[in-house]
Amino acid sequence: MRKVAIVTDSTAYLPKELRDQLGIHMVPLNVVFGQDSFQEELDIATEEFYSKMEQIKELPTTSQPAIGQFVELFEELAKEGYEQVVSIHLSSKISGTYQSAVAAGDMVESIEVIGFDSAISCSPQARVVLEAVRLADEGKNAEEIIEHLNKVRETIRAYFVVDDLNHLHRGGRLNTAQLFVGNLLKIKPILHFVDGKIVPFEKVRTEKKAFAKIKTMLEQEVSEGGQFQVTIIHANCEEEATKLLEDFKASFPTVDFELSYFGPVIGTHLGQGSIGVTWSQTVN
Ligand code: MYR
Repeated sequence: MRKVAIVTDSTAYLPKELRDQLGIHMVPLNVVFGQDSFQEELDIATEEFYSKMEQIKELPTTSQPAIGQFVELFEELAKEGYEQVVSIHLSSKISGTYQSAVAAGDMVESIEVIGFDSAISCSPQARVVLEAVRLADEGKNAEEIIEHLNKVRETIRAYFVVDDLNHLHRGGRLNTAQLFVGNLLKIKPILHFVDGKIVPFEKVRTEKKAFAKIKTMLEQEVSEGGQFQVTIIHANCEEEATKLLEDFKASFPTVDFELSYFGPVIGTHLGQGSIGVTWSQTVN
């Protein structure tokens, strides 16, 4: 049995079968429609969420897991015989989930919990989790795992384009000045993360130009060498994302590609029709 348990939250959007197969423990965030709160991945499926979003007037909100959920899980993991926990979460600058996990870890004396702020979310967060699992299975301790994850995090790039900037603004994840400029000029800014926060990367007028720009940046990095994993992530627009995936695949025959999705919590903040292109490199 591995000595270090790997915990993450639902926004890594790792499918349940894979989590079960790899022994990954997941704590869900919540999406809230009026008075009704749903734990994503457990109480509400992604498809159901997007169809609900189309039907209702009042848009949903989101909330982080309660500290108690982490406390309960960490205590359980100690009872199961794990010696340490590495708890990997979405950026601490966009959600309080990481802080809750760390606070819960401080409250549980029976096991050592080390938090890891992925400074991102979704598929790149999943990439970090899968690396942690690989190292835990090799018998590495939490400190060695964290050292490796720091290197993996350095290689992560994530660019995304949203249909409507208001979702990010309403949720307080993009500041008003940035929203105003974007909406006024009717541009489709490419967004990315800097120090765990969402900021505009470049202002372009069409989605086509945005993806062309992202492709050029990937081209540049790939030409410098290394093994890349690229994920195209979509918010309920699989057809468009698949076309983009095929287009990228044709241009980068040596790169590993996959398709992923923005689930309910991240979909609440990005809105339907958003597409992300993210990549990371293999780190030895
Ligand atoms: C909470 O209520 O604690 C969750 C807040 C989540 C904010 C999400 C903001 C958008 C993140 C986009 C990630 C794109 C990654 C490629």
